[in-house]
Amino acid sequence: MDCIFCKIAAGEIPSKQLYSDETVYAFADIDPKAPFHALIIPREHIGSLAEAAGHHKAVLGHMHVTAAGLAREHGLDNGYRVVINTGPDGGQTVSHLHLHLLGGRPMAWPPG
Ligand code: DGP
Repeated sequence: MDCIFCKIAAGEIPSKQLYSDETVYAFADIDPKAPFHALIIPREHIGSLAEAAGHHKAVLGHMHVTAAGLAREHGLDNGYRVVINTGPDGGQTVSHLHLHLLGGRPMAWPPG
């Protein structure tokens, strides 16, 4: 499968690793939208949150717990935002499920 995030998780495309284990991989976004902007992806290829099913509950929880750990590790003590863009209307541009972790500045609401 020709998936850029699968290749990043496999180390075939370089990235700035922030966290790695057997289930997820986290790395710095190439085009950061905040002083701290990480992407957390499952190693398993899941196209988007729209494909989530019962057997994905553990990996989805793992992604969120990883986000909270990274936020603590990187001192995002004043808060942060997690985002999962989903599908064309959601602004998803890479078809491999990914959680954005953004911090280091106040976030506006609603998002654009
Ligand atoms: P989204 O729009 O939610 O699908 O976000 C995709 C993000 O992925 C976007 O913020 C830019 C980032 N991105 C795309 N290609 C690469 C890459 O090759 N390396 C890294 N580090 N980030 C990438």
